[in-house]
Amino acid sequence: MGKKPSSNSTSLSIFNPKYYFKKPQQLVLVIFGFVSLVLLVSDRQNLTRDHHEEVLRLNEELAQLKLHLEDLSVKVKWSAGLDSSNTSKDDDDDPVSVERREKVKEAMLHAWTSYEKYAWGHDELQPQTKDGVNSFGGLGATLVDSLDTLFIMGLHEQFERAKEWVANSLDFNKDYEASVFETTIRVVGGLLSAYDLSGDKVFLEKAKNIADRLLPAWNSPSGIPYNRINLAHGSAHNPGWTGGNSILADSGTEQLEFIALSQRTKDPKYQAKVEKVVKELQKTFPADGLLPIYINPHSGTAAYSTITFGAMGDSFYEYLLKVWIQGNKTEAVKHYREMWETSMKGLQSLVRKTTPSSFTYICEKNGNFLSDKMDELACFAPGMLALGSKGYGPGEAEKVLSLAEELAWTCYNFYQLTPTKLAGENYFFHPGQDMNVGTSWNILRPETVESLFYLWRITGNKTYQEWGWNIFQAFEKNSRLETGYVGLKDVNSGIKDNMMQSFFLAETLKYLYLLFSPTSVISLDEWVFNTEAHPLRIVTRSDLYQESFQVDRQQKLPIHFRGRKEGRLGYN
Ligand code: DMJ
Repeated sequence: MGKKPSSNSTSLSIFNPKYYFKKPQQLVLVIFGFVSLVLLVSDRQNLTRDHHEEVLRLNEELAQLKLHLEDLSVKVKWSAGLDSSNTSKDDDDDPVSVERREKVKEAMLHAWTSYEKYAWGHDELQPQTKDGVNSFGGLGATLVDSLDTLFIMGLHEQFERAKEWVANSLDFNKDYEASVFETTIRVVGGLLSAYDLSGDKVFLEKAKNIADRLLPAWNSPSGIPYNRINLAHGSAHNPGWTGGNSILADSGTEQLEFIALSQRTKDPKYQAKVEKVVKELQKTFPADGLLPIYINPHSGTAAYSTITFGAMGDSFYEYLLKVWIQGNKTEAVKHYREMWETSMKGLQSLVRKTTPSSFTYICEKNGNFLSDKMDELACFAPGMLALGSKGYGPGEAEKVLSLAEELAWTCYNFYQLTPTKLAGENYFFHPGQDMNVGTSWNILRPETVESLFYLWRITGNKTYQEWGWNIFQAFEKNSRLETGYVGLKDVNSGIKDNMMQSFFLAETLKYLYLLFSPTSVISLDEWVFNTEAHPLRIVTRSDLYQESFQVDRQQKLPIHFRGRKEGRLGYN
């Protein structure tokens, strides 16, 4: 029997292209079906995106409404004299402050929601182009920098969402040349502060992970760290433009974070690295306590360069004082206070007054020459002097506090003297002309409001709250967009830039909020702020680097790991 010839038209599979040559009408149907499917999927995607944006918008509205409700109920309670909440018991709270801090909280909510909407997980938000940018290697800098501000302001839903991201998406294994300084103050500091506030161990684990990646930076002949490190490979170096030198502020602003990390992990290696830096600098510390901004990482000695309390010098001096405070002002940290007091004598030697209005300012120094220039960055100094004034005996304490108040007046006028009422980046002082803006941008920096916060806490003078409120209003007027906050390219014209700096949420808004909060909220007796405004709880200093850790390891004595005062929040 012969084989029945097979019919091509029926045996061809619909997956065989030839099938469609035979049946073009089927091809049309398939193309039609495919196009419809693509349209349907993309429509679904659009709908999902719109829906997501709508949910974010509604969430923001809901949060705003909650804020208004809180605000109203506080006002009603105040007017009826019935407020029984914790904060109202403080003598230093009043209805004006309550209203102002709610406004600052609303500003934080706006900044945060904009970040969530347009730049989630990126380092920083660009509000004008409505996108994110990774200025720090893609470590979620704004998110990590904001954790403690969200927590302190009671924005708990936002904090929880941020925590989820830290737990599930924060990845440090980046082939990226990170700044050791920026990564420490923002990421290590932000995570440790979130841990101290919330007690959630995920923050401590992440802080340890990134700190471990930074540690090889200290493997230089002198122990002075190289300022850049590849986070994935651990290779460290200094940027070319410093001529191979390390920068003073970049090398001396990791002590608070790494000591805190050693205290919390009971591993002394972090503390050992950063304390060695100060010991090394102490060997050649000059009589006036003023170190130039470049330090040779091989010899550990200063290279000829500018002396300044502004960019590249600033927070080295800040940390000398704050490590002493963090260390409970004990014998083990006495040398930090001694070095700081020496540097403050040096600072006083740089102080001059303008004519005709007698504004006090801090000069920069090159060799033997003083230059009449001051960065807005140096406006952290009034706060530092006020904080440190408490450690002096009578007479000197008043003198230092009074200098702090004079400098704060100058810094406030950096803001008040421009058409936008926002400060420029730096100022020059000429006889008979008081001061002129030099570099005229404003990038939402915090230093002046930081100092106002300390001065208000330390003197109780409400004038500092008024000044802070005026600065806040200027930010609201000039820097607020529907999509976040931006800096100004020029404080004279008010032309805007396209960047919401992460420190606006970490520092500027936090210090403003605290300026209008009772002194018991993040008490200066129990917390010390790192240079990015992340509060770290002061714990009893176990001198891990020297003996105590050994004692602990031999299980003779446990390391005392409790707050100096019993705090509201425990550790996990
Ligand atoms: C912040 O990152 C820190 O305050 C640092 O110490 C100086 N620069 C910015 C804010 O201006």
